[in-house]
Amino acid sequence: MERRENLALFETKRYEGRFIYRLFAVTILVGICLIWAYRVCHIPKQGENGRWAWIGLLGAELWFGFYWIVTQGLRWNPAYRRTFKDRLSKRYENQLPGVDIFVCTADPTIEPPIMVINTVLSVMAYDYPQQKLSVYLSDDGGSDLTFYALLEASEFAKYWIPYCKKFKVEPRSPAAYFRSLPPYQENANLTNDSAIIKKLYEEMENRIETATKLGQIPTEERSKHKGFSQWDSYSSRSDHDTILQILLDGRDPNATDVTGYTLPTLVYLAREKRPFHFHNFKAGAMNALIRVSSKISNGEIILNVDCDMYSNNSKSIRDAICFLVDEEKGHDIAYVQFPQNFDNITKNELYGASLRVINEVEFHGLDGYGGPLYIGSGCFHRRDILSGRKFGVVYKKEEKRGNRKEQSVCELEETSKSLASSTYDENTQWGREIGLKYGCSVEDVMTGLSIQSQGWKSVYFNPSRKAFLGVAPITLPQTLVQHKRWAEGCFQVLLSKYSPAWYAYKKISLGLQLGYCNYCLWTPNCLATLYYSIVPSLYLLRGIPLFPQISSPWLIPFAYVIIAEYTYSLAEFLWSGGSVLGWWNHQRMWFYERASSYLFAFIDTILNKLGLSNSAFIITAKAANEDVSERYEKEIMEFGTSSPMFTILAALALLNLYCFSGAVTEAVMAESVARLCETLFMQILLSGLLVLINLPLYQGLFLRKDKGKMPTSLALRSAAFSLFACICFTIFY
Ligand SMILES: *[C@@H]1O[C@H](CO)[C@@H](O)[C@H](O)[C@H]1NC(C)=O
Ligand SMILES: CC(=O)N[C@H]1CO[C@H](CO)[C@@H](O)[C@@H]1O
Repeated sequence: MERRENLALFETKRYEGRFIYRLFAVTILVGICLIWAYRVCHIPKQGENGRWAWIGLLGAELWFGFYWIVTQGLRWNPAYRRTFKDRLSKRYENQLPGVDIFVCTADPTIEPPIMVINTVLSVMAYDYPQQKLSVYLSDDGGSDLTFYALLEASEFAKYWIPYCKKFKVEPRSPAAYFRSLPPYQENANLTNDSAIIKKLYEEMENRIETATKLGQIPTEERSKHKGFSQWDSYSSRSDHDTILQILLDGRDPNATDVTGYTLPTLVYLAREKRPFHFHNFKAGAMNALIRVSSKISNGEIILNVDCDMYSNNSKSIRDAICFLVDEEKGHDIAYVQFPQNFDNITKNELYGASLRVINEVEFHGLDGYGGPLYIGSGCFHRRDILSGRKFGVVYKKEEKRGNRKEQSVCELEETSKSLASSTYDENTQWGREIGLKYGCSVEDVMTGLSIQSQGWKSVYFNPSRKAFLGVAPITLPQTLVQHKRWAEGCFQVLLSKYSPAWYAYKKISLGLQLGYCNYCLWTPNCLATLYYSIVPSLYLLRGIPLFPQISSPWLIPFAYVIIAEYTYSLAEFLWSGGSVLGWWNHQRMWFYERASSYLFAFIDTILNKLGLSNSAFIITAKAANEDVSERYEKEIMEFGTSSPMFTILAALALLNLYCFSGAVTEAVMAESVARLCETLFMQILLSGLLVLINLPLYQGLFLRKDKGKMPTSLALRSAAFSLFACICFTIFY
């Protein structure tokens, strides 16, 4: 027997500087309390100017202070992880658990098949015993184009996987790999093997893209594979039978690559859809996958990735396994979450899409208190916990690879199909106690919370070489819509049965509860933010002060909190690897998201609760035309469409422009600039900053001529709207 003591498969470190941070946070808290005290002590008397505005500001400041306290849960006690993959190989190479990988796609136009199969190929080529890997593609679009692409991928894999092994290729998404080769030396440097594989890939890409463009598969190809016959009874994407195809069967001795090694199992699934059965979006697809895969491969570990998130590191599967099989601490770890990183982020991340601070700071903070949220992609789960095993129940190792004995592939397909029927879930615990939870647009967060509430832990693993890379939204509307969905979903979780505020009370640590609430309370932030960006500016126009004068000692807490918080936030951003301009862009997006996405999310959630509207799951587009991509690369903000969100943003920006310029002009005319600064300094600062941060928006409204500018009708509407508000306010106040 080899000695195993002391050789943990992973280690956890705490951040050394956390005490300094805590000290800093205490000083901020003192500042916040003084601000509150100032507001309470100086409320204007009945009948005085600005009494109600003052009380509103008190409300907003109470909210901001409270929310700041909530965010401390993410910064108080961060943890960092490290794995030892060599120890894993030494001890367990021959007993590694089976891993089932679920790739989910939903629409072949928004998520092009060629992108989907690049993700599939990247996870098929993991550095892991191939007979223990199974890859399932769930296609909620039920598209034969996606199926065709997967079929092509299953052929290409026979060349690609041995090539990856032989040359230790990274990354293993063919598109990303060929992109990473330096283009100018292409011919000189490519070996014969690379040239062959590149040609094979390009031919495949060509066939798939042609079929995608035409919207149909060449008849010749169609007749080659019996799988297409399953589309004979297909009437629409929301009305068809289960389509299930095992394209590669890992147990079949003939399913080998060109060098004779086994290939991973590869399965296509489009679960049954009927117009009058609600299909529960991605949660429904995941649950169908859990059931179907239990018959086919029944891997102990389940990895799920979004179809745009290719694996950038063929070893990250082993990283995750290190946590889950560690003898001492692995038992109570339910899932290992990797961060969401993106491939197409520009240098200064115009739309703040890198999630930099969330990935590099906040999730480490969650990890220090029991583990991160489950965020729906790049996450390794234990199958039995997802399937409902309760905390503390000992796991019996029974059936290994499904209960498939002598079944042929055809029989297996037939028996598994019923598990993906549209009525399977009805009157079962699926969606409640088993599998992913239904009834929420961020089913992943809710599922993760309910797992953690039982006592399980989770792990956040954030290696410097990123494990998964996806496609970030590249226009402003896409970004705002995505944030609306996230914020709305998280707010629903807060109001649901599984609320982190009460359901999880005493089940998870207070720090983790705060951490969840930080995201679940994104939405209500809109009210305080809108108030702060409108009312002080309007009062500036009227010359009524709402903040301490520049000579008053009460200005000190305001100045301290503002300067210290912004300096800290800049430092945090730079520390996470961002740039100064990136931070500035991030501040803009912070404001836009609060003023539009969260406002709409807030209204929708409330209407929904009152039963007045239904929520809909919107997928963010992953494909873009050249024009848009070009502007994205130049970091020019993309508006383009006439979204109601923009009306609000533009109206806010113009309102602040009027108020700021109005107040300044008036002061200059009356030669009272010094007095203006003395009494209204904070309001000038606030509305001046809002003008500054909105510069790209003014350009989009009035100066630009390209297709990505604000539509003219919208510009006129919002200009009229904000002018009207200003005039009304000055006349009637
Ligand atoms: C992705 O992997 C490549 C190596 O294949 C590495 O050079 C690159 O830094 C990785 N990308 C990120 C964002 O970590
Ligand atoms: C799919 C997609 O939109 N990809 C874009 C990622 O970003 C680059 C620019 O950095 C674009 O060229 C791609 O079109």
